[in-house]
Amino acid sequence: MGLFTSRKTVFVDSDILVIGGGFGGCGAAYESRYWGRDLKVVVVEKANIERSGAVAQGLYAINCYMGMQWDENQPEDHVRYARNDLMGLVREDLGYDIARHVDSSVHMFEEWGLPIMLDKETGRYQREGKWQIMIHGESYKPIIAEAARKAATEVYNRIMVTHLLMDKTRPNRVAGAVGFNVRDGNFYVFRSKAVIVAAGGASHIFKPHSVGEGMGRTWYAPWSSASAYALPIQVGAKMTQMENRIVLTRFKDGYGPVGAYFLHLKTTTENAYGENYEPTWYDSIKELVGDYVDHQPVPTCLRNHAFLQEVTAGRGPIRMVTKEAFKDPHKETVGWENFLGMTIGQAVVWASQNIDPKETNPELVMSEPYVMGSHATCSGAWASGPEDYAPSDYQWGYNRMMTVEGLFGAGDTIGGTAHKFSSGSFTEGRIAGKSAVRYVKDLGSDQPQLNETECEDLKAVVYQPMENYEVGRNEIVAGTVSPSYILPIHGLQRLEKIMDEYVGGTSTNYLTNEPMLTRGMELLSMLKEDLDHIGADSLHQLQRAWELQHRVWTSESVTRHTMFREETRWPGYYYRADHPKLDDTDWHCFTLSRYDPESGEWAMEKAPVHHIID
Ligand code: SFD
Ligand code: AMP
Repeated sequence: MGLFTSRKTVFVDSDILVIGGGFGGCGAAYESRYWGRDLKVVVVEKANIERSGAVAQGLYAINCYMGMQWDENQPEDHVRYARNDLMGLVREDLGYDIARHVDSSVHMFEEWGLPIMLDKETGRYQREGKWQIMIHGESYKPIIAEAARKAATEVYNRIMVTHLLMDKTRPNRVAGAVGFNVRDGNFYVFRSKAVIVAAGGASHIFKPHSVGEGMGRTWYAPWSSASAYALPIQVGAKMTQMENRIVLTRFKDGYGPVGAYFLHLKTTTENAYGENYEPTWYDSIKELVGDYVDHQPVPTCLRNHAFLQEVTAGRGPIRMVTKEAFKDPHKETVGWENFLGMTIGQAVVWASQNIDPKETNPELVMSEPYVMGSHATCSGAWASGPEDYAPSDYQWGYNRMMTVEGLFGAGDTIGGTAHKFSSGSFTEGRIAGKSAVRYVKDLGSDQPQLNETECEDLKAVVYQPMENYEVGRNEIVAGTVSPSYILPIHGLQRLEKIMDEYVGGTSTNYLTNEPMLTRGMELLSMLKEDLDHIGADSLHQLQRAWELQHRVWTSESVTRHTMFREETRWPGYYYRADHPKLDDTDWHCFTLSRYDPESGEWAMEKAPVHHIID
């Protein structure tokens, strides 16, 4: 028996367990209550849902709103938009399903107190772009969290979920999850009939531009730690498009988003010599991807590609031309407020570097890659589609159920549906919640059972890093280096270096090939072996240790998918140098992977892309 297995175990029973109280999780809790009045709905969150997840700092725009009440857009239009941006590959059934319901979510946000800007002339919501509406969103997250808190039977904050639990009576059926309280150290066993994973995307998979003390400054939240992928992967759920990592144009050093600038302020970019560089690269892009370059709007990855080519040609840095726009006092206010309400660090960086966008055109950079299912990429779990709309091979039961029975997902967790953003993630949570209620009701007396020995074994595994530290720390003679353990930060830096150098990070200009990926896989397996020897000196570090585990599992999946897809589908997101072109003949398909928990083997396959909308 280990030193730390004497910690208290708390058992929590529920009908529906929501893992992660971000946008997807809040939507799931809200809708589960609506359809399941008498059900026990529990939310478990590693931080505090009041300010957790990617929207912790607030947002300045809701990037997915159709405006059907004013006939601005129809759901079909959004599917075409996302399909175009993803170079043809999206789950049109899932995307349509979100688009047809997303407006109602936004209307509820407004009812709950979110201030949405209005266009003074039309009285409609103020558009930032065709799909985006502008909000005063510093308190966006607390407003949405309040609704989830009122809907859920119980919310358990400060509990990091480490593993899912499977049913002992029936293979491939989920039965709950385990985790630990990062404040009091208690071990939690959540028994549940259905589980909805809504644990967000992944930053810090690849080495960020920021270094040293600044490494916590990334675009996607540093606490987006890949649990959304690692939890389902480890119990054998199929994943899709994990190679579709996102790289974003961002303001330098503060990672401030550019959407409000391009779309509302109508600013443009130029190279270091004041030239519009995008036309320079038109012919060469056409050579790589064919007609996709002629689509409007130009796919995000291709805009990235032109930027990267221009910098490589020696004509960087690329700047956002703000001097003109900022002469207009309204635009100047929007330009600053955009960051004050969403990415305050960017405003601070500008102040500290003497950058006034009225006087200086600020520099842009390409970010390091992130793994996400909700922005302009669609990595995540392979999910069943809506009964009334999905083709038969995209349906195996309940909407948003993964290939594991009773395991649902929403937001960054679910693959194939890009451009859902905050509102679409919440909406997908609602869809998953409704569907999970039906699943639970259909279960009848056939309830999942926990394997108690498995829970006891996991308890020992979860606290092992603290034991490693306790035993090994006496061997340290100086500093933090021990012969018998590695600290979470050391493991994280090693992971980021492997992914950066071998799997297409910034230091290789997003370039990789089969031999590099093979070596990357070898180094990842060595890292995985060493993860048994992580040392945690506190509960906080124990959380870091488990976040690292989840990031490593996700990285392995990204690497395997990148190896499998033998083409460069999205130049500007990454390049397979050994297969430099888009190949619609062989690769107009989804990539799927499955880790087999019994054998420890991974299997890869292709799945067809069904075009439902013309
Ligand atoms: O400008 C565990 N996003 C934007 N969306 C918009 O609608 N408009 C914007 O303006 C957006 N922009 C933007 C955005 C994000 C960020 C960081 C910036 C700017 C700076 C994207 C949205 O935020 C995103 O699409 C959604 O939030 C995704 O929702 P979801 O539910 O998939 O993820 P989450 O909200 O991060 O929540 C995850 C939760 O899970 C918790 N968690 N809990 C327990 N155990 C574990 N193991 C856990 N692991 C994670 C998290 O703490 C969190 O609460 S712009 O750039 O385009
Ligand atoms: P961002 O601020 O880059 O995260 O983008 C916010 C929203 O604006 C997303 O819906 C993007 O797809 C969109 N967007 C950003 N830049 C552009 C652009 N140059 N052209 C069209 N859409 C854009």
